[in-house]
Amino acid sequence: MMEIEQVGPQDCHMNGGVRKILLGKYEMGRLLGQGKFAKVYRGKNVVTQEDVAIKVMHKEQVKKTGLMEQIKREVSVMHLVKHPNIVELKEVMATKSKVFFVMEYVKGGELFAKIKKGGLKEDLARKYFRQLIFAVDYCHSRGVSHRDLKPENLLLDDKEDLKVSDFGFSALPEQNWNDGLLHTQCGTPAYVAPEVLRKKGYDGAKADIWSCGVILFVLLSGYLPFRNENAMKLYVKILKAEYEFPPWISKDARRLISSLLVVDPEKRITIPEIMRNTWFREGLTQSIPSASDLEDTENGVKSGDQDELLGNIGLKHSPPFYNAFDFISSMSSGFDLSSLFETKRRRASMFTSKSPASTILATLKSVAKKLNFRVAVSETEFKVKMLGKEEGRKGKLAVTAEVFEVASELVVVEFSKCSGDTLEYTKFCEEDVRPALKDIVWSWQGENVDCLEDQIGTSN
Ligand code: ISQ
Repeated sequence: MMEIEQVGPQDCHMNGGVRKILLGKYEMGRLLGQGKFAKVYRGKNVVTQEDVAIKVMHKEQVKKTGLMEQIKREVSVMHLVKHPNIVELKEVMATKSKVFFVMEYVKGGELFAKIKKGGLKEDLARKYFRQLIFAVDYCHSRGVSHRDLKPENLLLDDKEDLKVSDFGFSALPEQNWNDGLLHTQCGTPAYVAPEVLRKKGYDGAKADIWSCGVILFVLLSGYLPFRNENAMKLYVKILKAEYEFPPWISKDARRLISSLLVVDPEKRITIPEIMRNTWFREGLTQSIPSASDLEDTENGVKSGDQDELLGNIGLKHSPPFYNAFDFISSMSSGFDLSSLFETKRRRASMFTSKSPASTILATLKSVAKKLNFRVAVSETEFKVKMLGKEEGRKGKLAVTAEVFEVASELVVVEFSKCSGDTLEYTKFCEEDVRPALKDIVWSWQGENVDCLEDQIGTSN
């Protein structure tokens, strides 16, 4: 028989045959995944033998990042939302230094592991999407919006039903469900609604519906509608809802996605409308009441027509608002967007300008020539490619500057290093380019850009 030892979370693993028991109640199993501020372990209730997932956070880190209040709020919200398709928060425990979220354990892994090889058949995508919508509807009917819906939060249980995990904790380092969970530091902006990016205030429920649109697109196509070649392009694409369907997506599915991915949240489809949509209803005969029409049961879940017809799915509370995508703040804080948006990290440097794009391209060309670079200007792509003539420490320095119009009479110019030594690139940007561009620059990234936010209006 194994020895039993009371442990702190840092010891919560099997070690030399010793059973590690958390606060007398949960046997800690293997690490499922981890992020910067949280780790998730598999666990077992020693009395009931029930499997659980235990998320462990360090109080100090939570406090340092200002997330303590958020977490407290989220816990109360999670108690509000109990639904068969929402990963259940069973209890919250704490020691002096750590907080533990004991959650339902979901066996089947990540939904998006299923679409790695391409999109799903429409019937299967429909099943998951319906479950997602029911969960979102359930939460919204309780005044809870997720605000960070993304594939990493969509799990499948052993019956292949979808469960949404970890509502509200998405400001904590995040989950990447490829191998079980937490990995990266910040949520992908690819699922974020345009109005969230604009930082002018938004309706969390409507923003959730946009994210559901991105998720449906991904389910059917196997890839993201808005991809992050670079920060500005992604930003602009989302703000304009610029995407293309792959040829295999049916007409009805396209119609639904197009009504989900509407830039103006007021014109975006609502949940009752989704539930009446042809593609969504395919194969159903009865009408589907939205959660607000359903009578509440004791645990907050009505097993009504939704369950019978469609199965369920769940969502939880509101996650933190993270300004990962706030271009304006990024400009004023010097925050390096490239670490957030680019899969392949490149150093980038940006400035805003009120000069016409043609003037900017011409100025960049002449500056680069003076600096002894070969220059190619593309007037159609609004790009200037610069290639150093001298060999540097890592070969010739190649730099691209790209001009993006973000509002009328306001452009952003982004530099990125294509090849060469990073230090030489930094020196090139800081010491050569910056002073030479002073006549056309309105604000460099990192400088105060108070009025920039007002300048950026978006289309659609
Ligand atoms: C439930 N089961 C397995 C893994 C999990 C990760 C995060 C949140 C809930 C989970």
